[in-house]
Amino acid sequence: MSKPTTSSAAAAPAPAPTLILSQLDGRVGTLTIAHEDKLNCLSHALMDQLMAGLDTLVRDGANVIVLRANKGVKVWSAGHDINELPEPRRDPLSYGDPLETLLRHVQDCPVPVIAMVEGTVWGGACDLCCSCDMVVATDGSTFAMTPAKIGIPYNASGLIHFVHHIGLNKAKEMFFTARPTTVTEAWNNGFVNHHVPAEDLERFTYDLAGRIARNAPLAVRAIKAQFRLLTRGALIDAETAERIQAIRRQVYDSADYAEGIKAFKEKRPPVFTGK
Ligand code: LCV
Repeated sequence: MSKPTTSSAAAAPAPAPTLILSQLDGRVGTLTIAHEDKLNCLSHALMDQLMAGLDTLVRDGANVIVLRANKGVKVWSAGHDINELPEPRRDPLSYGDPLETLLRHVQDCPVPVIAMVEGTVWGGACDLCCSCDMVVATDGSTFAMTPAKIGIPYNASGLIHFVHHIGLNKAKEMFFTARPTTVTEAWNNGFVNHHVPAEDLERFTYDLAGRIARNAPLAVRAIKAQFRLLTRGALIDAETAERIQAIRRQVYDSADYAEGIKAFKEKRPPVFTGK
């Protein structure tokens, strides 16, 4: 019997869907998160396109970048794509993971990045806003930090972001409760720079961006680079760093971590046992 023939030209992989739209008007770049049918979840593909989008706009001469979703979204971003969280017993937010790589990419972007927010923001997308240089949000926006709801220990650099932005006690409340924080609270916390009526969001944000774009680009870049170096978090010794890892490992090795993800996928409340 003749051997089955294998097609010599394997079918070309379908092109990845465009999840991030990019635009450059003069010196103001815009990246639009455009994956509403998955609530703009931060999937690996979307995060890769976001990082590439930042690099392209900077290469093409942007002096400032606005990061936004499409006008009128109810959910700006539902955070990390939970279906892509690594299987239990592996650190879900280690240094090299896509979300952590994206957050550093935004912080290391040579030009200021302004998060223009409307709707609700969840988990890693909150940290994405925290990693931007400024946040302008509509009056109805909310921000929720969700690791405790899922059973995730979060990570040291992420926790430091929030302590720096909103202070220790409010960061603890945001993480311990996983409650959506209203934009008024977020403004009082220092999490957002401005909150405006939805109809003013675009005008206000692009006025702010235009003002930055017209300033001396080398000076703005040098000032951003200095802020980045000066706010890299608390200095900790090696033993403390190892102790933090040990604390985190106990959590992502736990049955609760597996349960948090499983419950989400099964659309039921999680039953945490503390084991
Ligand atoms: C995958 C999703 C998601 C999603 N992933 O619509 O910060 S950490 O450590 O927690 C980090 C690990 C992180 O960022 O974790 C993710 C944190 N995000 C959340 O906890 C938000 C989870 N989503 C929700 O609470 C709801 O979906 C909201 C309130 C965003 C929207 O509620 P709504 O009723 O409008 P559904 O819940 O029906 O979701 C619509 C579809 O999107 C999926 C969800 O599973 C559903 O899929 P199906 O249509 O296939 O059933 N979805 C939502 N969020 N983060 N998939």
